[in-house]
Order: sequence, then C-alpha cells, then structure tokens
Amino acid sequence: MLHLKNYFNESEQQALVELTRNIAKTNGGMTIPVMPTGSKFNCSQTSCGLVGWLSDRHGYRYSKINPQNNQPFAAMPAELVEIAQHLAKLVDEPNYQPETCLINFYAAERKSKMGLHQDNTERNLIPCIISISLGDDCIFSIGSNRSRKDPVTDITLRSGDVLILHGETRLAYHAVKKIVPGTSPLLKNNGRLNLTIRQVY
Ligand code: MD3
Ligand code: FE
Repeated sequence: MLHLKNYFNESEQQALVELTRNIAKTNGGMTIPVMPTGSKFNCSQTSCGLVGWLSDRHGYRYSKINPQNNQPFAAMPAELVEIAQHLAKLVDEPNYQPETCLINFYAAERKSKMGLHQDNTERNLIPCIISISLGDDCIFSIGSNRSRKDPVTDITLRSGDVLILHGETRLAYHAVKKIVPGTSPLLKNNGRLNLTIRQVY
C-alpha cells in the first residue's frame, strides 16, 4: 500500500470536485444503492468510464449501462486517465488501464460509513486500485487479505491524499469507519468524496 499524503493541492482538489460534479450531472445524479441483503449503502454513488459498478438485490457487478438513465456512464475524463497512469507507474504498473472510477459521497452529520469488505467484483484482481480522498477526514481501517477476523490498522485519509492498493493489499479487507465533519473547507456542506479508480478486465 502506498499512501501519498496531500498529493493534490487545493486548486487541484477543487478541479477534481468540479470534474466529479460534471460526471454526476451527465449520469443523472448519484444514487444510494441497495446491497444484495436489501439494506441501503451509507453513501451515494455513481461511476464513470467504460463500465460502472452496481449493487442491487441481484448482487455486485460492472455494467456498461447506467440504470439511472439507461445510457452509457459518463466517459472517464482525460485528466483522470493521466493521473491514474502516472500513479500506477509509481507501483511498477506501466500498462495500467483505468477502466472505471467509482465516486462515493459520504454526507457529513450522518452515519456515513462502509463496512468491512474486499474489492473482488473485478474480473482481473491483479492491477492496483487507486483511491483519491476529497473533503472531510475519514478514519479508514485496513486488515489482511486472508481473513476478515484479522486485526485492522486505522489510518486517517485527508483531502488530497492518494492511496494505492497494490500487490498483497489489493485484496485486503477494508472499511470506512467514520467521517469527521468540518475537518476540510473543500466541500460547501462538508462530507467526503472518494474517487476509486480500477482496472476491471
Ligand atoms: C484497501 N471505498 O468503494 S477507498 C469501495 O473511501 C471503497 O470510499 C472506500 O472501499 C471509500 O470499495 C475506500 C480506499 C480503498 C479502495 C480499495 C481498496 C482501499 C482499499 C482495496 C483493497 C484494500
Ligand atoms: Fe472497497
């Protein structure tokens, strides 16, 4: 795992927020998905790129069509492709193909969080996952890739931080424990935005 603290400066962070707003607009907004169990996620989501990540009663999967508007997802902005390919080179993945970016928004003052899970919906589980944090601080837990019962380590992800999950940590169990409201001035009504870039195939 590679944690690049404050990788993006304030104006770059602002540009990433703007880019995210445009994607959400093109996609017809963000949605709060349901899990296969029927319970709702504690964050809202949308995707851009070749495919988007979906969760519903039938399970987790990638789709070329956004059920929100029955259209393809917004294209991955060229800036994001460049950022991802540059970052992937730092972990020795020069052929990285950023095929999708999942946008998670965690509202402040709500019990916004994400339970312990592995990211294993991708067909190819080898390429790294790149996460960009914007807005309020988040307490993030990361465990092992062997058992969800293994001990976790808590780290703080702050606005502008990048986390690259590669090698062993690609399949580590992880969770968003909590958002700390009011810790960043970036978003008007606080909360946290996370961009998770993945190669799927
Ligand atoms: C550690 N999102 O969407 S990003 C997810 O902050 C997800 O929105 C969180 O977990 C969020 O699946 C965490 C950081 C992250 C992403 C993928 C990982 C950490 C990871 C994969 C393996 C280990
Ligand atoms: Fe995850």
